Amino acid sequence: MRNVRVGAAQLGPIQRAESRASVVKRMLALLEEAARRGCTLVVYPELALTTFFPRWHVEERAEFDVWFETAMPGPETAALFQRAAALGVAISFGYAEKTPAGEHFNTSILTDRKGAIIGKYRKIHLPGHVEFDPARTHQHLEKRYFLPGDLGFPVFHAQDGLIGMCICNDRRWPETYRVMGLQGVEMVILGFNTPSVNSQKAAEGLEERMFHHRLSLQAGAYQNATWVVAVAKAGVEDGHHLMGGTLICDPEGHIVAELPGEDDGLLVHDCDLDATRFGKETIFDFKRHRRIEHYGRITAQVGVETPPQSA
Ligand code: CDV
Repeated sequence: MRNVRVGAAQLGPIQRAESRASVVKRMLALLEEAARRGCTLVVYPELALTTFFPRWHVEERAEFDVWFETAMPGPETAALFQRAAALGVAISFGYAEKTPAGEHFNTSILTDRKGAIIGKYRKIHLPGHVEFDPARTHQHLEKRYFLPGDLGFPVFHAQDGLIGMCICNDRRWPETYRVMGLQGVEMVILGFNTPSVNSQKAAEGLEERMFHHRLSLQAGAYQNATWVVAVAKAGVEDGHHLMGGTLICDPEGHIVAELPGEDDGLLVHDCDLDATRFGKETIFDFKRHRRIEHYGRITAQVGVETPPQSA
């Protein structure tokens, strides 16, 4: 048995005016609770340090650079790394990254239990749009503010196992899990900020959005025989509602733990990484069963190409 006691550290809303220092204090409180409850890994949401700023349209790039970190750890986040190291707890969280070359990414990192960063991931599937769209109930400008990630979907040796990261919208794409599955991933960790309203289909409703959230995570877990830990930033943020749904799926695709509510909260679960073995060695033994000679389209084309009609 290779047990990882994971703490899924949901954050409630972060208002636009809330400082990084205040958010880090909230993250520290969850870290302390996680350590008390014996967690060795704590996972926080996407863009954990700020409000979900891609909902705001600004013309000037300089205006939105205030949401980005140029160093990790930085002045406001150093305390989190230090306390995690002192407690012997690994952490993972999302943040907006600005590189020395001036590139902007939606990023997450993973540390070891000594507070050293051992893994970085940059969000690949960026939802939304580039320009202000008056037809939407709210804006979702990730394509304006971020570049698509350039690091692929790496998997890292951590917690005596293999851990990979993705971010929010990535969870809806089977390719995300399969690329990590092909590296033997045993736990996929991710954070999300999901508006409870579909900006292009207001009638969709929260129940349906939650259904698609769970469906994606459960399918990814089952089809790749991996644990999946998904962590929300939730609640009403700057007048916009983000859904909860922090949960953990086992390698058979079952939801084994789910956090109620939309406030700061910790969901703790023991994840035996050896529980991934059965699926990986039987029905999803990729080496025996995959037929890559038929998968060429997956990487050869992006959009749909319908077959020609017969005469
Ligand atoms: N932050 C996100 O990536 N949110 C998307 C919304 C826009 C659909 C999501 O997939 O949850």
